[in-house]
Amino acid sequence: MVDVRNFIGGQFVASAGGRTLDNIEPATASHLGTIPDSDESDVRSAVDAAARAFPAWSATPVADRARILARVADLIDRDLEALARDESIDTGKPISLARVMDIPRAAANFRFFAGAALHWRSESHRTELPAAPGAPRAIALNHTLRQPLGVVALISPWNLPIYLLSWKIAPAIASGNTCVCKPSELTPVTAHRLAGLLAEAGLPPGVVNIVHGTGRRAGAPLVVHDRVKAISFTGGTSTGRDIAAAAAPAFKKLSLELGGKNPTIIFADAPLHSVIPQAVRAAFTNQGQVCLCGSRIYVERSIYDAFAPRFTAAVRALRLGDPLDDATQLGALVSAAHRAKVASYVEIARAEGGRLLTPDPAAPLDLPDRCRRGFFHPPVVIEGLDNACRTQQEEIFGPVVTLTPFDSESHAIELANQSRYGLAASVWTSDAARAQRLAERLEAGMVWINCWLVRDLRVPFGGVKDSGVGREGGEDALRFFTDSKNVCQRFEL
Ligand code: TXE
Repeated sequence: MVDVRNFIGGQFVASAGGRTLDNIEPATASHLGTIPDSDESDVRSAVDAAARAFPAWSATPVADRARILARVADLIDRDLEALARDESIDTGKPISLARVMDIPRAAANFRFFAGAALHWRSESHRTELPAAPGAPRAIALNHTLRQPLGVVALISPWNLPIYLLSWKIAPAIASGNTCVCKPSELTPVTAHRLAGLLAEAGLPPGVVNIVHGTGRRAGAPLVVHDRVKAISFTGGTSTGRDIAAAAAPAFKKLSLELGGKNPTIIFADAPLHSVIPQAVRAAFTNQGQVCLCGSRIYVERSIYDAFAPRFTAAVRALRLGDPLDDATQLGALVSAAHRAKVASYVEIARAEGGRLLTPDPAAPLDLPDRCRRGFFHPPVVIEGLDNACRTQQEEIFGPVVTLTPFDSESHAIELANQSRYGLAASVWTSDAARAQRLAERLEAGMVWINCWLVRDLRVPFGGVKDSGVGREGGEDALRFFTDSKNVCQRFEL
C-alpha cells in the first residue's frame, strides 16, 4: 500500500480539499493506495512555491545545480530494485523491463542533463560596422544569453512514468527553472518516490513540486496559471490539442510529445533471423504502450509469406504473466478502460475484414491466481486490412499490430506516410542507399535503420504532424527551457 502525497515547497502534503482518488494495481485490479485528488488551490500553492524558489535556484551556479542532479542519479541507482518493483506494480509492466529500461533511464536522464548543462555553450556573432572616413573602425559583438524561463509545468503520462517525468524535470531544473509536475493519476507512485530522493539529494524546497490528480481538476488549471511560462507535455494527441488551445492566448512555450502509429518497414534483403526479434520487440515492448512502438508492419511482398508465420510464432512465444515474475515478457495493460479500448480495436479489425494470426484474445489466459482479475490482453497480429481502415490509422497503444505487404520502395513510403501521425519509423534493409532515401522521405521525427529504440540522449526527440511539436533531448531541451536574449555591444577598435 502506498498513500501518495503532493510534494509542495519540499513538504509532503495532502490535497487542500482532502479529496483522494484510488490507485489500482493493473495486474490484480486491487486497491494499491490513494492519491490526492488535487484541484486549482493545490496548483496555486505549488506554483507559489516554485515561484519563491526561482530567484535563488536560477542564481545557483550551474556546477552546484549539476552536482545535485548527479546525486539524484546516484540515489535512483541505489534504489533501482525498489523503484523497479514500484513501477511494475503501479503500471503492470514486467519488472524485468522496469529494471533495465525505466529506472536506469531515469538515472541517466539526471546524470545526462547534469553534464549537458555544464558543457552547454552559447553563440557569439561579430558584426563589422560601416566606418566613416577617418573614423575609428567599429564592430559589435553579439552574444546569446540563455536565461531560464521561471516556473514551468511538466505533465507526464502513465506508460513510462518515472522515465518520462525525469526526462522533463532534469533539463528544466538543470537550466535554472523551477517546476510543477503533474504525473498521470493512473501511475503516481514513482513520482512520489522521486520526490523523496530529490529532497535527500539536497534539492532546495520548491525547485520541484509535484501535484497529483486528474487532468481536468489538476492539469488544466496548471496549464492556464499565469505564472507558468512553458508547458512540456507527453500524452495523447487530443489532450495535447486541448493544452495547446488553453495555452495559446497567453503565448506560453509548448513542447508536445503526442501519439504515434509508427511503421516498421521490412525489405526482402533484410536478414530475417535478426529482424524478427527486433520487430517483435518494437511492436510489444511494454505491451505496445510506448509512443514509439512499431504497430504497422510493412513487409516486402516477396518475403511476406515467409515472414508472417515466423513473426507470428515469435509473438506466440512471448510469455504473458505476473509482472513481478522475472520471466514475464508481457504484463498487464494500465487500466480496465484501456484494456476495453484495445479489445474494441480487435473487434473493429474483424469488422474491417482483418484475419487474426494469433489466438482469439477473448480465450481464457493462463495466469496465476493473484492476476485473474488483472487487465491483461494477449498479443494480437492481424493481416488482410486496407491501409486506410481505422485499425491501421488510429493509435491503439496496446499489443495489437497489423501486417501488410508492399510491392516497391515507393509503395512502402506511400503506405507509411498515409497517417495523421509522424513520430518514428524503422526501416530494415541491407541497402544503405535505399535506407537513406527512405529516411529522407518518411514523414517522421525519428527514423531508425536496422534498429529500434536505440536512444542517445543528445539527439532530438519528437514528431511531426499529429505526433506533436517541439523537440526534447540534448540541447533542444535546454533551449526549450530557456529564452535566448541577444546582447549586442559596440566597440571602437
Ligand atoms: O492520456 P492523457 P490518456 C495516448 C494513447 C492513449 C491515449 C489516451 O493512445 O490511449 O493517449 O491516454 C494529463 N490539461 N497516449 O487519456 O489524457 C493526464 O492527467 C492538462 C500516448 O491516459 O493524454 C496525464 O497526466 N493535463 C502517450 C497526462 O495529461 C491533462 C502516452 C496524459 O494523459 C489534461 C499516454 C488537461 N486538459 C497516452 N487532460 C505518449 N505520447 O507516449 C489530461 N491531462
